[in-house]
Amino acid sequence: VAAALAAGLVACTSDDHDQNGDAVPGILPAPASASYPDRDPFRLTSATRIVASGEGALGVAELLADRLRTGTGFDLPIVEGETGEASDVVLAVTSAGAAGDAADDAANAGGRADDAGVLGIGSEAYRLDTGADGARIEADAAAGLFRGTQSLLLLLPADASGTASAAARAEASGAAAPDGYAAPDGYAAPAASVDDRPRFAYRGAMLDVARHFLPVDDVLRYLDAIALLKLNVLHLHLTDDQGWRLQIDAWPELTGVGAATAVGGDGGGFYTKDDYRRIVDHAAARFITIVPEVDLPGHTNAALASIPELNCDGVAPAPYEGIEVGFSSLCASPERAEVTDRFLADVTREVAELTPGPWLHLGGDESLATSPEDYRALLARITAAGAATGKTVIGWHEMGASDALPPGTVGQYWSFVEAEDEAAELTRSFVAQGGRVIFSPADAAYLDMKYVDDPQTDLGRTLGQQWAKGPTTLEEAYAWEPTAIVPGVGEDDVLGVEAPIWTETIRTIEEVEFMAFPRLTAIAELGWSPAPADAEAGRDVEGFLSRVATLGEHWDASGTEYHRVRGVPWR
Ligand code: TNX
Repeated sequence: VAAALAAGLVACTSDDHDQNGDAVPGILPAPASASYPDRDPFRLTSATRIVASGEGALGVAELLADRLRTGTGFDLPIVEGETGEASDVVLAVTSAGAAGDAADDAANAGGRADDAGVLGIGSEAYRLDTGADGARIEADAAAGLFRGTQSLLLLLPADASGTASAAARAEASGAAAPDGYAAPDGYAAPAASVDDRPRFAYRGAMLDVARHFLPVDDVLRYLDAIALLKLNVLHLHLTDDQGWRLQIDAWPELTGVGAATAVGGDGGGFYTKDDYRRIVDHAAARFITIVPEVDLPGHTNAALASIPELNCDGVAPAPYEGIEVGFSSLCASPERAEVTDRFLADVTREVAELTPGPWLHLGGDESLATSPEDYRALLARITAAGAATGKTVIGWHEMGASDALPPGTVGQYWSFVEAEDEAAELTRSFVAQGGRVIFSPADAAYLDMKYVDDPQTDLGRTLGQQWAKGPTTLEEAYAWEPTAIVPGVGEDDVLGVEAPIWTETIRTIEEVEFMAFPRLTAIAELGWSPAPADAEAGRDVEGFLSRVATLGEHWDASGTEYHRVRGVPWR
């Protein structure tokens, strides 16, 4: 340490102040390791070029240049090459670690081993160096390169990548836009040396587009916002009692009838296959995997209302626009087996065809309208249909009631930070059958929980629920450890973490963002950053809150809604 100090180097993986007590840069999630040498900064100027080399680097360069052109007004040409000038940003995919990547992917894929390699998510490591001699990001794979660019954006002033243009911002603030509307001497990023990689392979957000539908452009906007946090999964909850949101060619009535409704009569909607492909492509460009969910056998009123033959009595129920759960189910009776299995095969096949990622989420939660025997019998048929597509099945933890899960089936835990006995048992069942677990404890990771018991803070209307042990503060969203929830489910059994947002009370993308930000930063950091060095002492909450303040500046610059909760030193 003495030598490092003498050399002007300060390592700060957990302490967010340098030797002078100044706050250090706010990369969030906190990198695996980073130092901020006391040297001159990197300057992005009108002379800056994006210099790209290696497989996939050009695509990453385009995205970076796009963000920075909008924010700075600079031309920022992209050129191919391996080295650059002092004002350049060099993006290099080096093939050196290709063998290591493959091993990572094997360890990180949805199941234990077999479906390895389908994913880009094991290759997210990168190195970032900034200083007066330039900015350089290097990675073994384009995914890591992209993650590194998100760190660079956070090191630069928020205006440099703000999507609300600099000219418009200057006008709004009454200031004259500088020449060419760029900052006269460019934008500085402090000297930094970052060596970073994720802790968990699966770091997700979930959007419930069934209770309230969100148009494609809103989903793309959410993808951009979660990419900045280095999340790599967007789980889309596509079907529920109140709506069916994806075109299925074999059963056009699913959207013909089942897409017309939403909670509270707020109007329906659905994604055509082309719409859905736009979402998948936008995600893929940011190395985000879309996980589609078709919730079965419960949460199916929209399907049952669309297709009378799926009902035991052959009569379609009325569409549903309330917010109760647990009243609908596919029919377990043998008389309905043929049509039900045909429905399951068609739906899972068509959804899988739209899904380049390895996972298919088939729900399984809150099937309170079926007996335990019927539920297990339906699960066997549902998961078999899913597995027949070649995808790895994910299910909410209730699915652990089955003792015949397809190989590698992943469980998604949604009980509390203090696990209820039954949920813990059901969750261990996935591990016992060779699968892994995604943690979404409802009292910490559910973004639809209120922040505080105060409706005045809620964008002028009452947003959010409180059933998961009351409101959830930002600090509570951050105060849990994925490997400490279910005894017997440890580091190697945890596939990752996910923060769902259920939309019974939430109607627009602005409302989604207001509930998600800042709390989604907590889940992103738990998923990416290393485990606390001292498990007893836990994480550095103060450092986290100061990093969140940096994100606040970026949300301001990009017109992202967020809640300026108490406790964050907002700037
Ligand atoms: C429980 S969590 C549900 C959802 C609701 C949510 C509301 C889970 C797997 N199911 O159907 O929307 O609570 O917070």
